[in-house]
Amino acid sequence: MKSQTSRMLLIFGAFIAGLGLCFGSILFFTSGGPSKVATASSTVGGPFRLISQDGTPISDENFRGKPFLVFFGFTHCPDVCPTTLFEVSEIMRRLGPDADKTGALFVTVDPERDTPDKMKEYLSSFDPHLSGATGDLPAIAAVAKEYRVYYKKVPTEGGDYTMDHTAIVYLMDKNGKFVTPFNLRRKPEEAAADLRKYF
Ligand SMILES: [Cu+2]
Repeated sequence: MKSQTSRMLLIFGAFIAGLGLCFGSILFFTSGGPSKVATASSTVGGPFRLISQDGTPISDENFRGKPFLVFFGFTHCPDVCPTTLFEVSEIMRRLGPDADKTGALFVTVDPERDTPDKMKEYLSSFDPHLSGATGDLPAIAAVAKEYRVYYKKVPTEGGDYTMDHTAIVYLMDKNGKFVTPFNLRRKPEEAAADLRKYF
């Protein structure tokens, strides 16, 4: 009975995670519409100035000349964020030395808890090609708006909170222009090969 309950919880959790992804995609696609891809691509992303996990400034300039992935989340995320970070790490591993020709940026939507130190500690479990970015609340709000990312604080029992957020991984080209949402639901070597096309 106990294990059945936890199994149910696991299935329910996976369902919710999927729902988050779907919601994110809907949010994205309804805002531009597939028929207006050119318009949409010119309005996703843009310049940003944030703080890296090393406490140093990090901006769009750091990624100039390389295609890179951008996604938003938070270190207390139970499921979607660690999975995404793991999958992106696997892609970097498949790229081998070529991973230096690309980049990946994880922007927190929970800057109150995700200090540079916290981000550094969290990211140490993943591939070193992953960069973290945090900042003050207005800076995070600005970058999230540029990337059309939805996020919201959701109170949990005991006075704690979790974050709802868009779970899209964005592929940006060498010039920092949005290309497409990047599909992680495939083998890491396929995703790596796809990324190579934009070197
Ligand atoms: Cu998350």
